Amino acid sequence: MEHIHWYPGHIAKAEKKLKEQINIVDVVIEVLDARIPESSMYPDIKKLLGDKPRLILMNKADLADIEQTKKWQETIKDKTKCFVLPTSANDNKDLSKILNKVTELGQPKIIALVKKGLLPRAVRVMVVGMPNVGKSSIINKLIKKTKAKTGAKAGVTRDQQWVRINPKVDLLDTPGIIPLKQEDQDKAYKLAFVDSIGENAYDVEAVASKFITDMNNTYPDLLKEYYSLDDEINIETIALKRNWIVAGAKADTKRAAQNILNDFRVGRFGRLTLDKHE
Ligand SMILES: Nc1nc2c(ncn2[C@@H]2O[C@H](COP(=O)(O)OP(=O)(O)OP(=O)(O)O)[C@@H](O)[C@H]2O)c(=O)[nH]1
Ligand SMILES: [Mg+2]
Repeated sequence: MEHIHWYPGHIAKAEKKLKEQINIVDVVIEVLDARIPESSMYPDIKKLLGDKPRLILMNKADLADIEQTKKWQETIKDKTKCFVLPTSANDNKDLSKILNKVTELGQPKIIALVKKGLLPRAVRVMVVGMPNVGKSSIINKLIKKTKAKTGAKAGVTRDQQWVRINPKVDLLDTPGIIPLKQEDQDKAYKLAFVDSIGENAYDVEAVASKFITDMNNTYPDLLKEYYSLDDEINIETIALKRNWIVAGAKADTKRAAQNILNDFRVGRFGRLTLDKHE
């Protein structure tokens, strides 16, 4: 199988910046992709961010298998001792829960400040997570939701992407970073499925092939039904079925691979979770 190249270049820079900012932050929101909750989780977040109070969001829950999400929510909660919330950036209900929780998690810090004789201030929350999991979407929705009530306030450093959500909460958006090392190729592939790794890092056909294999293991027959194929399902059979042909009447496997991954990414195969909970 083709190897996925792990490229820390610009990510290393983002990670350095993240570590610089962590000291002034009270609470961390870690955003996972609910379709791959295990693979989109940082293997050692404490090393990255220290021991800050943390809220974990399983975002894009609208695209994930509901039963699987419930199981993962419990498991992640047990493992991390953190509050875990399945969310969708499109669901306003989830947004209120996020705000309530971060306010609560940040409260001890604010109380400690006041005890020291300082003025109370908004809880500072940093939003972290792997690329494309929906960090900015969640923040944008939170801004929109509360804008009418609060608006932008002075003192919010916009060039550092701090945004005031309400008088009690400031949020810091960060660019998605992936861990420096990823020994586990299976996880690397899953991150490619959900578009968390740039396409120049891997071979699209190899990733689509692995996706089909994984789908056959976790959701047998689903792809066969979707593409109305009776026999073996692979990139070629899908391309031929869809009439994606290149010169010489050969299957256009590149186009098929791209389409299969895209269909998955926008949820056309239904609600799927590819990190299978035991
Ligand atoms: N279906 C669905 N799509 C979502 C959700 N949240 C975000 N998206 C989509 O996912 C894509 C990536 O969202 P972003 O908010 O840019 O992700 P990000 O984590 O900020 O990405 P980086 O800044 O690159 O690290 C966009 O196309 C969003 O519309 C969600 O809850 N459900
Ligand atoms: Mg973003």
